[in-house]
Amino acid sequence: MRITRDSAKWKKPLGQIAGLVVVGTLLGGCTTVRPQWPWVFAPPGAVSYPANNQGGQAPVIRPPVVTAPPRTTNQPLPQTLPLPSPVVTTPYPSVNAPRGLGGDYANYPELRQFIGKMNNQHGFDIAFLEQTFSSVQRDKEALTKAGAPAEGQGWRAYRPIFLTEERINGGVDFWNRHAALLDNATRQYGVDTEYLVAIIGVETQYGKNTGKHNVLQALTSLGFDFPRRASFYQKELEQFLLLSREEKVRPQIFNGSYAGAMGLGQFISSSYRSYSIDGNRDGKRDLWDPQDAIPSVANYFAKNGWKRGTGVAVPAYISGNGYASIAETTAKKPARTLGDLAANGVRPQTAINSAKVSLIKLEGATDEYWVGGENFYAITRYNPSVKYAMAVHQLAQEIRKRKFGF
Ligand SMILES: [Ca+2]
Repeated sequence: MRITRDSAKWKKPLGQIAGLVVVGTLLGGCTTVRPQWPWVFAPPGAVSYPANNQGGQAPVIRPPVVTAPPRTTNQPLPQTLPLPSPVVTTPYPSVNAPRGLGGDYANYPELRQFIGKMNNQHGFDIAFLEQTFSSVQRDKEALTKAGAPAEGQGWRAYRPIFLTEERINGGVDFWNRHAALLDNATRQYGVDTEYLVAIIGVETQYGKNTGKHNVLQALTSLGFDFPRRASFYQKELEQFLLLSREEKVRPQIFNGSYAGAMGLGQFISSSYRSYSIDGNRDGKRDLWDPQDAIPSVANYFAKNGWKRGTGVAVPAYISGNGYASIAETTAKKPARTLGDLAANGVRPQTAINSAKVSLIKLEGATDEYWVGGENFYAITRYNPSVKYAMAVHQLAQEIRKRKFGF
């Protein structure tokens, strides 16, 4: 997430905060490369807009402030942005008549409706949104990735992607570098430390790969050019704009995954708004900063039912025929007891303390059976694949073993 500081308007406030950044970095002992955070940005206020405008009465829009916004390094804004007239004579949204919207999505009626909704429901300034979306270039790579078939490999092929020496050692290194932050998060949120480390390892290689897609562009492309999941991505786009406003950050500057996931823990916008924590209490929820990202991941787990010390998953012994009908290959909330499993010929190979459990089947050339507890299910709230949750679990265990020797 980078911006250039090429606008004189931003130089003074950015200069003033530069000292704060230095102090904050020294205090936090943070060594991760952090995005530059333009705290000074605030989008224009809401237009004067008739309540419950259903198309009969034209809104009155303030004359736009014609000030070139700062630009992202990889996404130059057009030199001459089409700006709306201060006096609007037709109701908005109009699906046919182009107004202040330019760029790749200028002729998308659905985007016009979306802008109207953001104005009506959330009070966003229409001129601001039109200017914002006029800068969007279609993210073809995001569309290609989103349309690719779901991961089809079996567990035996999936596991080595994440269970590498580099990722295990990287986890120990991350743990050592951020021991105090991790200890605090574990205590405060009641989430076992090795799982906080493993999630960040699986998601971003401990912050090395937080994603190079411009989030605004990716979400706009997926929201309006990817019909199969348009509804989901339009909702995330709505959340993303609300997030940008809350954090006082220009929407253009966020980078993330092709699906719009951000920061060390790869939170999508709705999760960012719901679960992120301002760990260092500097007024910003900056998920590229371990001081905020680590407690945020812990909070995510805590809010999704993590119970410290109750285990996650253990291999299962199976016998008879009863187990096949209760084996789960997708994430489901555990609803059985160990006694229920035993009645179906399943028992855990080692102890697991979870009150409710499931029999998990990892499909492959040779299927594997595991007893998964409530914490296993909590990991699937992060990503619904049981293979993903098992990779996080096994990486966490390997990191713990490497760090402590057991
Ligand atoms: Ca913060």
